[in-house]
Amino acid sequence: MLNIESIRCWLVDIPTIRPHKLSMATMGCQTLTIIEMVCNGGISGWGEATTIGGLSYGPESPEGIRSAIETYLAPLICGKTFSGVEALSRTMNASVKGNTFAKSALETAFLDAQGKVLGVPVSTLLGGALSQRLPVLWTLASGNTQQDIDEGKRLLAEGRHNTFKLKIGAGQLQDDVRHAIAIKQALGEQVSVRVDVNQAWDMTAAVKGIRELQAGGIDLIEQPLPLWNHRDLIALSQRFDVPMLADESVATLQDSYALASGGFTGAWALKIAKAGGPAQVLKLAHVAQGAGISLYGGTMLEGSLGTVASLHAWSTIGLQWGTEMFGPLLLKDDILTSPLVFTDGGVTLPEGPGLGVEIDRDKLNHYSRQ
Ligand code: MUC
Ligand code: MG
Repeated sequence: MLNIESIRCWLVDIPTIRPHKLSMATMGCQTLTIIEMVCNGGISGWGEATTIGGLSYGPESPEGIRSAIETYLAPLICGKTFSGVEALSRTMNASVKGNTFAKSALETAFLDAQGKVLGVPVSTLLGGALSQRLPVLWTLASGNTQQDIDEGKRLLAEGRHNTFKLKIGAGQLQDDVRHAIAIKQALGEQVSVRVDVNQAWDMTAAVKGIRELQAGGIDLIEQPLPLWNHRDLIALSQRFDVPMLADESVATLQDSYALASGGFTGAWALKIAKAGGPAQVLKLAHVAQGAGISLYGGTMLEGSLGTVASLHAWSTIGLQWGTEMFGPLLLKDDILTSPLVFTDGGVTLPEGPGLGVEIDRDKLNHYSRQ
């Protein structure tokens, strides 16, 4: 039983190491919505809600997330006692529709506090870690083919990553296809290269583009169509040998059921923000397991807190396509006292109660909006 006493929110702006170009936005900075949930006994749980490019990626902005928490969610749950995350999510869902990013930050903070009280890691609360290390790919998205090739070769030589995702969809179809195949050829046969179209194509463009990308050796095609188009995404997954990865199309438990029961084959990018938290996202994973759909640990390009929360969830399930939990590496600085350790194509799950990390309050204040 945990009583939530108070919740505080910060908007934290951290510059990226280079512009990160997606089909809908180019990021030079990432805004993290960070929350501290103080519970009985003075235990603090921490959570993060992060999106990409303001309102260009999803329906919640950093400012909107903060407002949803401060105006609606915090008054709803502060002063109440919860037995666990199920009771917490039922209370939030009964009075607040949607707003899964905001709810994810709160569920994360609750799990962190509960883990600290019980003296166990968040992964234990979620079913128990199967592994303390998870694979992590890197996204090449400078917007320039040669720069992406150089960056990929450098990371391969350093041994930090051995798998890459490319962001396409902003350019002309043929230019995007040429860009992806040039990078695949430069990085070599042994290196897995995937693309994320972020909803930029219609069905005609998708059929043409995917045919060429498949012939060029691309391993996985992420979200080629608009998120609402489940019918054609299912058709693409059945038409091509190269698998489709559903991302924006599979946010809620209801999306997961619709895709699975509609005959989708391929993989899903799980994200704690889309589903409403590290416990909620595992419900989608179980639908996938029942339907024979593969899994992938996805990021909203969160900072370290959101990344660690996701890693605790991913550590409890099998991920056939690994993870993309590199968010902290895209940012110039961190708000943790000790950064996550990324080596040899993977990241290590921190040990210790709760999330297993500590906030550097000076850094938090330094990067916070006043
Ligand atoms: C997305 O759509 O997958 C994940 C990695 C990356 O570079 O962008 C995100 C968003
Ligand atoms: Mg994606």
